[in-house]
Amino acid sequence: MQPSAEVLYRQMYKSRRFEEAVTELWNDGHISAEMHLSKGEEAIVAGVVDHVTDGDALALEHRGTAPLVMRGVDLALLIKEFMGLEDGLCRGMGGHMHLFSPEHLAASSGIVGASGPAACGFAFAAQHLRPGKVAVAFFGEGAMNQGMLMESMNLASAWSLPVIFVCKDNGMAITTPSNEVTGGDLLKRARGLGAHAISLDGTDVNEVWRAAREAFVRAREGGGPTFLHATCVHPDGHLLGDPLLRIVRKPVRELKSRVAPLMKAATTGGSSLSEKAASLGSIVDMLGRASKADRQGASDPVEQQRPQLSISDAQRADLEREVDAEVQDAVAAALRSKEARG
Ligand SMILES: Cc1ncc(C[n+]2csc(CCOP(=O)(O)OP(=O)(O)O)c2C)c(N)n1
Repeated sequence: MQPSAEVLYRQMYKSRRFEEAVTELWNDGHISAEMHLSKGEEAIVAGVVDHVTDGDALALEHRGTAPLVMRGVDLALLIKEFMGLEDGLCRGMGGHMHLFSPEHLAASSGIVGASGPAACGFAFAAQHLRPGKVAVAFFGEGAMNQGMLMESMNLASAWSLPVIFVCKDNGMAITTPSNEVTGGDLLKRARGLGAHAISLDGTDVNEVWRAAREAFVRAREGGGPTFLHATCVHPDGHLLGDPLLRIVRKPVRELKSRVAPLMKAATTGGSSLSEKAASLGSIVDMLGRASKADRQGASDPVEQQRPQLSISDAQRADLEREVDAEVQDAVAAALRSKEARG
């Protein structure tokens, strides 16, 4: 039975608030290095993870935070891991891209495409040791051009492995527009490898939930893999502090520091003037795409689910307060741990 709109909303809201707290910690310097978050993907993750039960596995990529939050991994353990603390989820050795939770059969990797083989491994084990259990692979559309992911899809199909391949398609792989480097049609490609394939609006949690239900039933009954192709928008760009978005949002401030190097590149040796002009054109094009993603943030999945709620505004406020408190407690616990360690 489909869960109530509130259940799915709570999951998406929790992930969003958690990632906002992580963003603050990152801005304040408590978390170093890159940080890839899942803002804009919440509906895809919530609609799929709602079907995951004990014994099912999650193979994740560099945006593994939301699935782990929605699977119920301890929030303080996650934050401590991001901070590199010894009492983090992976003793501070994994950071946000290499997260493991054996208890939840969840493993992530920063190597693009690696969630495919990992999911096949989990699914092969399930086929032999835990019949009826399923493995989910989450990845971006950039990973669809990685050989190992295609090999995984082929093997999953040949061996009828219970894998659900979930492609979260935001159209960009860092600064590469995916349609410029992708041949053919992704659905046809997956079908060509023998997987069932469905395309979805990945900002609509209910649509995702329904498609995922079919995929889980098929996998649990031995019907083999499904490819879910879900479109979404990353309103915050590729990673926190995305330079393209910084230029779009604060053009005057950002461009000031970029004019001099651009002028220098244009007037000194190297490529021909026409090649330089073409590069500049492609940068402007990328800025246009980043700006579009920024504007599309208005149709975000968490906001879209609000009108579906059957509870009163006051009840929604209570739900949100409860989640906010849970997130704040986790942040406070992580900061206490950091302070205790000096
Ligand atoms: C094998 C490999 N190649 C390149 C990278 C560098 N890299 C990190 S994220 C990324 C883009 C991935 O794009 P996509 O799969 O669409 O996911 P998105 O970041 O858009 O969610 C790349 C190329 C990597 N981590 N692994």
